[in-house]
Amino acid sequence: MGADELRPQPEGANEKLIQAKQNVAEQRAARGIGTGAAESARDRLPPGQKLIASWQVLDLGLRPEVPTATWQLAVFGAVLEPRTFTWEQFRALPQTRLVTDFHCVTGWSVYDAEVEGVLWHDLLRVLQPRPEAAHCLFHCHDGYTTNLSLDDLGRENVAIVHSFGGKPLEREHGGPARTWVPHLYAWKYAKWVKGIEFLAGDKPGFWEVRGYHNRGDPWKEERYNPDLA
Ligand SMILES: Nc1nc2c(c(=O)[nH]1)N[C@H]1C(S)=C(S)[C@@H](COP(=O)(O)O)O[C@H]1N2
Ligand SMILES: [Mo]
Repeated sequence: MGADELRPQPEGANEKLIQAKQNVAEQRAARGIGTGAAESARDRLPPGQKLIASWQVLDLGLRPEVPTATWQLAVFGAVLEPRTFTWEQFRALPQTRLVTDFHCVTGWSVYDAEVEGVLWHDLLRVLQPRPEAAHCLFHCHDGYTTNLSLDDLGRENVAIVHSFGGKPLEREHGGPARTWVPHLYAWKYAKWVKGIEFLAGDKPGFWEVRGYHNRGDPWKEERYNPDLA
């Protein structure tokens, strides 16, 4: 299938990797595997995941360099006043340290990732979504997007983080800043985030239109899109 009108790819992206992941999603979804039907487990390690020791890097093959001097976070769409944060303004918001587990849909998890950043909850104090806003689409410097409902964004420990293990977040992991959504699979964490679009209706992102689940709860094994089954 590859890049098409419905699923445009950023220029220079790793098309082979994208196609391979899309094929896995479509084939497994068609067999009803990992489409969210699993019972919610209470174990720390979600079903079908393997614990690994060190954090892996996964992206579209583009790792944009974004200096903090020119970094901006634009908030637009269904908000009363669109606004743009500079790095200084972002860093002046309340800062919180989190220790959470990280689960990638390709089957690996790491425990106790230590990050620091601005909680969604604290960001919302300075933003005013319009009453009809129910979803956000996150936009990234490599052309990646991912969608989240305001319900999911309102969950504990959701944040935009800029440091990992006490050091500035490395570029390969999405530095200077990425989103952090510990209760969902890692494709929901937007690396090199540059924009937050508030929306009344849902708008699936990069992997969500390529066979991956719209929500991505690891404990329910919401890996692939059940509509493809
Ligand atoms: N901007 C951007 N964010 C992204 C991606 C990407 O390609 N571009 N890949 C997603 C996927 S599929 C995963 S598994 C995680 C991987 O994060 P890591 O490389 O820090 O482990 O980032 C997610 N966020
Ligand atoms: Mo992923």
